[in-house]
Amino acid sequence: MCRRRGITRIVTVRVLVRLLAVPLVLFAAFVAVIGGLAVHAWTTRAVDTTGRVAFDTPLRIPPVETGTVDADGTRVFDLTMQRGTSDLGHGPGTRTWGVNGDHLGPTLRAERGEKVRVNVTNALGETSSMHWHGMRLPAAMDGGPHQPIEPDTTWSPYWTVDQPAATLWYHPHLHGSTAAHVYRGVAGMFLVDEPGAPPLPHDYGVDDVPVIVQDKRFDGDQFAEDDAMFSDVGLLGDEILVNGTPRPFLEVGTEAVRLRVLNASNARVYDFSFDTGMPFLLVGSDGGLLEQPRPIRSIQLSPGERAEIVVRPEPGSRHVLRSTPPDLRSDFWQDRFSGGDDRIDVLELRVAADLAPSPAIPEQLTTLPELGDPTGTREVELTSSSTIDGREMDMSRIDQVVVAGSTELWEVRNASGTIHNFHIHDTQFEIVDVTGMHPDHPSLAGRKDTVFLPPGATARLLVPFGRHPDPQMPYMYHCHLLKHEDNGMMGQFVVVGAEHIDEVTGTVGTDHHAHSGG
Ligand SMILES: [Cu+2]
Repeated sequence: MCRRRGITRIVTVRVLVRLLAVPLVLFAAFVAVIGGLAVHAWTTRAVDTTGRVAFDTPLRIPPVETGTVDADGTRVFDLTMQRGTSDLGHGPGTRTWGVNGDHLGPTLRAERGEKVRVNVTNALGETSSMHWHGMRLPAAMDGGPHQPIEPDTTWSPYWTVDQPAATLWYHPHLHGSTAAHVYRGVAGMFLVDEPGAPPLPHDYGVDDVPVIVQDKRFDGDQFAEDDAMFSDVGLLGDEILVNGTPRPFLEVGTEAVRLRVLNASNARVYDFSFDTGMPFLLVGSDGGLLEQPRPIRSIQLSPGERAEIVVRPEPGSRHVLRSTPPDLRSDFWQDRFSGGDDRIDVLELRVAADLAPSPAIPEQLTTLPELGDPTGTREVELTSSSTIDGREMDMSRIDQVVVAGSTELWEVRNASGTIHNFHIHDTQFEIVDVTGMHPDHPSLAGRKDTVFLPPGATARLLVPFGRHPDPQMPYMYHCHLLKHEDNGMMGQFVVVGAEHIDEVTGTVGTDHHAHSGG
């Protein structure tokens, strides 16, 4: 009996082993493949182009566009969004989008106090929009998701430029399509000038140079547009274009050069410095000039942010503007797949042996007006890579109501566990502090419209709101990692007169749901 039971047991075990063998082997193979993929992705993901970029192409300078002044004194610009092909280092046939050209757009310039109108014609063959990033203007002129430009139509926003000299930019902002439209090349700078500016280098394209930095990935001779595996942030490229120039160098012929650096990338955070350790002066950020120039050796910019820097290189020297691993402050896994370990060469400065003299940089550049005490505090939580305060963007929902001309303290907390940044339209705010960052951190300096937010951090922002009340037309606040923005990481606020603060409804264009305005 005992022996037979033993045999039965052995047979049962054998049957079990046979039954389980196939799934076990399959499972082991599955684990091995996934593990192998992860290890492969991990080891191949970090981008390092340092010392390997040829820098054999003169930096393209976007043409400056000052428009025409019509009879009533309005400066009028004509922009056409169009398709084309460009040579971006992979042959002449790369399909690109641009403004008044095949790729990227002209640099618009206007003076503070001027009335401007921009006729934006959409020849892309699909709906888009054009947003004036950093500009203070009425919501109906903002070019956000509520101002789509249908194919073969022209949208003509107008406003009075009413803010200090600054390096602003323009790009599409159609909900759900911003990442693709910007990535394909619809973007350009909008420089605001101001009479009485301090003697900074200002000869456009000579000693005052736009530096629009974008990372790209290529599949053959075309842009690759798919997100990288394991990456939450969206597309990260392994090649850099500056003003649409692959492998760019800039000939420097003056003692001082001002670089207007714009991070126009979809997702990549850069920490810019020079390979030689050359120090430079930070003279401006998103909203314009700093009060005093700040001597630094590196500046971190997340997507949408700008920095104006002035360099004074030695005659005959060469320097490579480079991005070293940015301080993303996420975990080691996310850092790797969010570009946090990447080292990227961007632009070579070739400095002539004989340099034309440049004026000294004054110690005081401007005086920023006091923003005053906030009238209230508003808490905003970044809750995932597609939600703010737990909600995806809804174009028919008003999320916040603010009083025109008021200043509020916004406490923006990144509770999502991944990196983000935060951009508010129609304002240039003061960053009071960001968790874990020294108040003198150069990335927080000056007036800002975009702030980087590592996981777990809270940014306290003193936000002066605009003076163009419109209870029906919202402005946006959102993450400027474009995939996140497209996925719904965006909210809407309206600016209203104080007397109307209780009348505004929670929806656009309908009358239900009274909204207290938080
Ligand atoms: Cu984000």
